[in-house]
Amino acid sequence: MIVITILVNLVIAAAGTNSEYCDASTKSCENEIETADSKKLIFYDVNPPEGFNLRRDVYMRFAIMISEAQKRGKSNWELVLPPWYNLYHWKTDRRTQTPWSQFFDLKALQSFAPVVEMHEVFSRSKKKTLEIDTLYVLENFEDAFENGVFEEKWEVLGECSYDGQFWGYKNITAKEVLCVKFQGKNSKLWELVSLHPHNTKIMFAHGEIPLHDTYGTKTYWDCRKSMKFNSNLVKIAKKYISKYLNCDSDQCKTYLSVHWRRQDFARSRGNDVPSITGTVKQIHKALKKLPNTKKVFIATDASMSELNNLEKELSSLGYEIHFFLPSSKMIEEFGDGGIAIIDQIICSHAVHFIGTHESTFTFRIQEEREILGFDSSTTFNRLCPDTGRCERMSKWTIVN
Ligand SMILES: Nc1nc2c(ncn2[C@@H]2O[C@H](COP(=O)(O)OP(=O)(O)OP(=O)(O)O)[C@@H](O)[C@H]2O)c(=O)[nH]1
Ligand SMILES: *[C@@H]1O[C@H](CO)[C@@H](O)[C@H](O)[C@H]1NC(C)=O
Repeated sequence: MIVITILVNLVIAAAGTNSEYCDASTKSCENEIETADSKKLIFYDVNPPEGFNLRRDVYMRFAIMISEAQKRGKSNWELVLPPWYNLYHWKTDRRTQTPWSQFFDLKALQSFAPVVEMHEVFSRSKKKTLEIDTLYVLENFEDAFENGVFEEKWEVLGECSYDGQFWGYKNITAKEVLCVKFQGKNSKLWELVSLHPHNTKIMFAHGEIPLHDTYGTKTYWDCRKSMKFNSNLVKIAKKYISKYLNCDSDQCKTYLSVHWRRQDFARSRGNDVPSITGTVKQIHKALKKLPNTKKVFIATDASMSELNNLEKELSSLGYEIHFFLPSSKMIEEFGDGGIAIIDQIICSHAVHFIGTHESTFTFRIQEEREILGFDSSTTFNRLCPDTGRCERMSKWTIVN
C-alpha cells in the first residue's frame, strides 16, 4: 500500500481546480448536484465485534448527521440501514441479513431521518451488482491528543483495501476504496463527501469512529424517541408484563427489574460486576425500600445454571422471580436480537431498575425509561462489585 499523505486543505484546493471535480465555489454547479433527481445514498458499517446496542448509538450519529443536513437544504441524501449480520453475541441466525424493520418501527425511524432498508435499495436497481462510488475506510489517529489538544481533523492516506464484508453480500463492490484517518464529529464526514461531488453512493467503514454531533441535546433525544421498537415485540412484552407481572400501565408499580449482564462481563470485569450472592444482596436491599413490590424481573445473558442459582437465593428471601423464556418458535421468528429487545422493554416499565455498569444494553433501557417519564432516581442504579469502589452511574436525563 502506498501511503500518500494529503493535507486537508490541499485536497480541497485540488478539488476546486481539477476539471474532473465540480467547482464548489460556483453556485450553478452546486445547484446541478443538489437537484439531481435520483437520491444519493450513504452507507456505513461498524467494527464487527461491536454489539447490537452500541450499533444503535452509531445509527443515531448518522441519522442526526443526515437529518441536520436536510434541515440545511441538503435534501437528496438517504441513509441506508445496514442489515444486521453476523453479530458476535448472537447464536441464532447469524448469517442471514436481518432488516431493521424486524426490530424497529421503520415509519418512526423515517419520521426523524430519511432512512431506507438495504433490500429497498436493491429492489430499486436493475443491475446485478451494487457499486459504491467511494468507500472511506475510517481509522483512528494514533494519538488523539497530539500536542496536548484534541483537534477535529482527517487525513486521506490513499487507496487501500477493505477488509469488511459488505454485510455478507457478495454482490456489493466499491469502485474506489480510500483509507482515512479521522477524528471528529459525524458532520465532519460531509467534508469527505464533498471531495467527490458527483458520487451518488458513498460508504463509511468503521462508522463507530466519528463522534456524536449533539450528544444529550434535544436533537439527540428526538432521534432516540424515533427508535420505536417493532410493534410485535412491544405486544409480546406488554402481554408478558400483564400476565406475569400484573401491570397494564406504562409505569408499573408491581415489579423491580434488573439487567444482569454476565458472560464476558463476569469473566473479565470482576471489578465491575458482583457475584451471584452479591447480586442477591443488592436486589434484596433495593426491594426493602419498596414494601409493595415482591416481583423481580431479571434480564440476563447468564447461563441457565447461574440464573437458577440466583432464583433459588432470591426465592428463599420471599421474592417471586421472573425471566422471559421464549419458545423456540419465537426465537426462530425474532432471533436473539428480538428476544433481547423484549427483555429491554420489560425492564423499562418496572418501578425501579438496576443495571450493569458500562453496559450499552443497560444504557438503552435507561433511555427508554427517561422517555417513559420515570423519575431518574429509579433508573440510574447499578449493580456494584462485591468489594471495592462502586462509582455512581452518570445520569443522562431526557431533554424534551
Ligand atoms: N436476552 C438478553 N440478551 C442479552 C442480555 N444482556 C446481553 N444480552 C445479549 O448480549 C448481547 C451483548 O450486548 P449488547 O448490548 O448488544 O452488546 P454491546 O453493545 O457490546 O453492549 P454491552 O456489551 O452490554 O456493553 C446482546 O445483543 C444480547 O444478545 C439480556 O439481558 N437479555
Ligand atoms: C444481492 O444479493 C442478495 C441476496 O444475497 C439479493 O437479495 C439482492 O437483490 C442482490 N442485489 C442485487 C443488486 O442484485
